[in-house]
Amino acid sequence: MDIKVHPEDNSVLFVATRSGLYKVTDTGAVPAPVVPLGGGFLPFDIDIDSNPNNDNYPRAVAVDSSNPLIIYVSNGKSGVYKSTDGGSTFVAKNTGITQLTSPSAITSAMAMSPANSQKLLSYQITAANSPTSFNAAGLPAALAVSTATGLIAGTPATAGTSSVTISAANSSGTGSAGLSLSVYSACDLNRDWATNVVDVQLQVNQALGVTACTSDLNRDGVCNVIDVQRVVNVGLGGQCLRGP
Ligand SMILES: [Ca+2]
Ligand SMILES: [Ca+2]
Repeated sequence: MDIKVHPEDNSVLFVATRSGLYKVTDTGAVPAPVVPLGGGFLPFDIDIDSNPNNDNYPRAVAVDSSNPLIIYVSNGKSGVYKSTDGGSTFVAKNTGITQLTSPSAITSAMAMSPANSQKLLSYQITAANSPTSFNAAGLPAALAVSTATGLIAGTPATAGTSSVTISAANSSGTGSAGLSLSVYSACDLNRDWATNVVDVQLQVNQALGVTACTSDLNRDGVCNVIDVQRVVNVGLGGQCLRGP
């Protein structure tokens, strides 16, 4: 059942019920005048039985706020009907009407934490409205997306920033969002895209315990002179080595 108020006369109601579509005018009298709409056309084919899903009766009614002569009514089985004469006659209007549904909308964070080069990276795409598949375009080499789960993972070997478009789809469409993905060298401690004396000093500070140990390059459990030497080597033109 659905009830809509006439946009220009709030004493007039349009009422969709299981017995038909009616125009009800509240004149203060009892009972209020009730006029069945649709005339002899009656696309509503009311057929009440034990299965209401099979019945073809007015389920919802809508009235054009700028022209109240235009009324739409939806049926259970036969679709949408339109009246342009205030409800005297209706014609089928099942084309040109777009079903409004919601594609999956990306909900994962737009900005991504920088990942160290040669470090396993994973990033989970999340989205609303029950996505059934995921994708990511523009991923750097060595990173891949699981279209089933939305997990982006891999071990990037090259530093740089990529503009990635992540997306999630359901039966209603696809939602997408931009993702700026930066991969920094593990030896670029301050992430300014260069490894130089500043990074060496930061690594020394960690070896001295001045700052927390976050750059244990050789993964021996401590920040020490070995890690400092690796950063120095990169500053001299070598590769940033990570791992034992
Ligand atoms: Ca740096
Ligand atoms: Ca170390």
